[in-house]
Amino acid sequence: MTSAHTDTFARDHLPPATQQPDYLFDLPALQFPAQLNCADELLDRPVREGRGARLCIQAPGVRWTYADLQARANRIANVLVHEMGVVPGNRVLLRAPNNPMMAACWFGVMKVGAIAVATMPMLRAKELTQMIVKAEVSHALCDAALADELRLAQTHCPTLTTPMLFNSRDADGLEARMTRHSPIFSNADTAADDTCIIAFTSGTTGQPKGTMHFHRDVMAVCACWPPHVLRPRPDDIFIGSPPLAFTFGLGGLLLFPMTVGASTVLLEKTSPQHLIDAIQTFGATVLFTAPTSYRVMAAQGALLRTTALRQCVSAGEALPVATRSLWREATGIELIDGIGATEMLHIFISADEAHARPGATGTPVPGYEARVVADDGTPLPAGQVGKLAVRGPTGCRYLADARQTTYVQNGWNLTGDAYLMDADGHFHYQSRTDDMIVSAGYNIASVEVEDALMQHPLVAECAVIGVADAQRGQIVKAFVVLRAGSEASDALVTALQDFVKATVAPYKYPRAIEFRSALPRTETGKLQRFRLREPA
Ligand code: 3UK
Repeated sequence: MTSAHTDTFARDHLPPATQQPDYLFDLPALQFPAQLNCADELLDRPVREGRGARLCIQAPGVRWTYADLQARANRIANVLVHEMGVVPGNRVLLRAPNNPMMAACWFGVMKVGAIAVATMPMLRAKELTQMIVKAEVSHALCDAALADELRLAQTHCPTLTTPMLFNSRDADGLEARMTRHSPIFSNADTAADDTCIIAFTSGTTGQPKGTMHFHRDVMAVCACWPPHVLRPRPDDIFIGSPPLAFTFGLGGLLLFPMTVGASTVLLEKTSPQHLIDAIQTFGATVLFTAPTSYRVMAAQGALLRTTALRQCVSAGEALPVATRSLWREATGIELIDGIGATEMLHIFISADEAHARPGATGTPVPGYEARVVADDGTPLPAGQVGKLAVRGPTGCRYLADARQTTYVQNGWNLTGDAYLMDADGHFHYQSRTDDMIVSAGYNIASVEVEDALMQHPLVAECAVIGVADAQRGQIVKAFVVLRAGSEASDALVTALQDFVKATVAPYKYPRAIEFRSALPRTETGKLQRFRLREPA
């Protein structure tokens, strides 16, 4: 393999081979050549093979064929190289709601052999700064509508050059520059193991972890779950809510439709009502969203029965039995549950409609192996709760992070989930093994919310936990000890909530706040979060 990376940052910061997981490439579809560029496979190949006129991406007012997307990605690649000075291996931040230009930019970055660092639209300057510093991001392509927080971050980011804005009419914006460049571009001849994305995950400490994935990994996830579980058709129209910056969305709403020559609908607004409207407008057939969203959408099951919707995928958080039956009764569609992780890139345990068992996530996706292990790593017999361990063609490679040896042990990836395998080999989710709060599909680290609250002048002490919630799986709950002389009130609850929303991504704010005179602590002063979880 010959790396195309003249900027060797990613390879220099990979975990040592001894700390990486074992990789499995047994499936025939996982025999990758030494040189591989995922944009060439997913985008240029269909055009080359005569499928360029097929519909690829839709959005309100937009219909792009594969050839349209290719021409745009090529022009962007030319702007990246000839105007922005991007060289293979550079990290390029991408920031946009789900829209066609975000997809074109993603492919542009792949084509030049650079590394995409996609950021969730809701992230604020603080989180953006952490990612830019960690990944030593040098360039950015940003939707003009989301430029403010990036500009704020830039003042703390010496490595970052001026962001290039798109979806703007500016004379020096990306679209204006694209018109001055050729729609033809010769892709970087990347090695299959050149890093092409660094996907950040929030983790438990609030210090985000960057997960590194290769061109080969992108193609591997396309070769495992879609053909074996989803089995999409070329005339399918994909739609859904997860951001393209979240690997659930990247796979479900961009990579997977493109592996079969299908099309995708990219929506900037993805509330349940927006999804329902768009499913009707675009005739969508395959839906990706989280359990919370299915619960709300189920109320309009009768309407959904009149649409072309035929397959629905749930991931991001545990799917309660009640939600599965609610959706089936409302729409007649059996949900496809799947557990994925940013570290693994996409889904590794899942079940199709015919094999779905209420209460179980499913069985290992072909290409992957899973088992439940004890704390010392030894496999546990069926029926016992332990740690979920998985391995397959993809796996965890943290960017320069000591937590690598926590996630990967003995060649297996430990996802941080407690699971049970039944006698028939179906895996049943139990809980997170750490302090991660998973609310409405978002992972929220207790510590990060605590850090934000502690910045408020009236807060003396606080502790944040996840509490069970019928709608969101869990919600963030904060226990707050006020400074002497301040009074608890409903107005103060709102003030603290607003304060957190302005400090970190708004979805992390505590939906419940309880005032206490003291927090439970050990004699050595360590906070005992587990005691807050006990009923009062
Ligand atoms: C939890 C689930 C039970 C679980 C993701 C699909 O969620 C994704 O990635 P993240 O890194 O979080 C990973 C953690 O989320 N989880 C996800 N799906 C399920 N728990 N049932 C599920 N079906 O704790 C896991 O360790 O944000 C999901 C595809 C790509 C992804 N990145």
